Amino acid sequence: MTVKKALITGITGQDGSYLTELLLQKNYQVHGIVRRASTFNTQRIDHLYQDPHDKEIQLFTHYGDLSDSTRLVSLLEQVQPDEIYHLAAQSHVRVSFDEPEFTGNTTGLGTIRLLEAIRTVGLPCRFYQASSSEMFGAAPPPQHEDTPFHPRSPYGVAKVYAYWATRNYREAYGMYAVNGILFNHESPRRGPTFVTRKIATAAARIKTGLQDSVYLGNLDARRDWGYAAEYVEAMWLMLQQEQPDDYVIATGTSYSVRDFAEHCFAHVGLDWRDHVRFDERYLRPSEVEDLVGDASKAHRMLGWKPTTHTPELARLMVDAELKPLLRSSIPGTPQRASLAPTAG
Ligand code: NAP
Ligand code: G4F
Repeated sequence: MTVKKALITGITGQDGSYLTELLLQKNYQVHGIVRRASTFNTQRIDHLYQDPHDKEIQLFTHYGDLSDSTRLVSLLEQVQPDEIYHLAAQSHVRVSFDEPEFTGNTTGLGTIRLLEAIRTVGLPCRFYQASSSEMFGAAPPPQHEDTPFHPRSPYGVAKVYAYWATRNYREAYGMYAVNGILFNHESPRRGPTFVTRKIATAAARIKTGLQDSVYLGNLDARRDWGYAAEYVEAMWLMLQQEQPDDYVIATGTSYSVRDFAEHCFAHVGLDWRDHVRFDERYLRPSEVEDLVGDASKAHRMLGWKPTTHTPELARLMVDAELKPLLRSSIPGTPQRASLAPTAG
């Protein structure tokens, strides 16, 4: 039996790591694009490391960047993937207001660079675009595949561009190219400046006496938060259908940021109101108030359904934060502070 080859952009991200696990379980040969950094950025996939000297190796990483079309072409020629999962992006909405041009370049143009590389090389592969509920922006919920887009951030605008580029290459060149329109999905591997991870980390650290409070922005925003490990299965399913199509992936439930904080703090026996402070730095010039997805098409056509809902997600994220803290709670153990800019 021939082994299928997948290429993942953004393999070092939250979704990339779960998707890699899934595809390795399915016996794929997995290739991932990693951007060069002065420090290691592969922590989320290090547990999947395979010795390159091993003949049975199934996971390969390659340096590359979405801004470098020549490299994308040479990688496609080298790897010849059957399926491409395009997950790489500047994915932080608040940061996109600070870096709109960079976000447009990676999150928007990065997609067309990759599509054009596929066309140039003439690869008969299947292509997944990581589209986002952020494209719906101000459109009232519930949002589904036919809801008109009204993006509210440079990130949302860039994702709309990438969405239409994907559809255009499907229509113009007959490519098997799909958009997965995923609503927020979280996990213990979520980037530390997204609100769920920020709250889960704070609840655990406050419980263990490492800090007193956490600063947040808009507590009224509502999101449809699912579990990332379940959402990558939907990505794979989208590339296994007879015809390419676009699908919303969501739980169909709605919780506010305040609700999420309440669940996390209650899980460790604390009252969120005693610990959450307001900082206007975390507000956005224009906000997305309410996202709730209608994923009935995915249920019907892909047979995909989520099982983890927001309250359980909050608990599992707090538990994951507590585990290492309880393990290393030896008196005098230094706690590291991050020097990353405070945009998130
Ligand atoms: P993430 O954790 O932020 O991961 C983003 C990935 O993109 C990382 O591997 C990052 O590399 C890589 N990347 C960024 N800029 C790059 C560049 N110029 N060249 C090459 N690689 C680059 O995001 P995620 O949560 O896994 O999300 C995956 C995708 O789904 C993203 O496109 C995101 O916009 C989209 N999406 C996410 C959600 C969600 O709720 N998570 C919902 C809808 C859509 P480093 O590790 O080096 O930073
Ligand atoms: O966690 P967030 O930063 O995620 P956001 O903006 O919804 O974007 C995420 O989901 C999108 C799908 O809809 C993805 F496409 C995108 O890549 C990303 O993964 O913020 C969620 C909500 C916002 O309304 C924000 O204003 O939480 C609010 N919030 C309140 N205080 C905060 C904070 N967000 C962050 N990051 N930090 C805060 O302190």
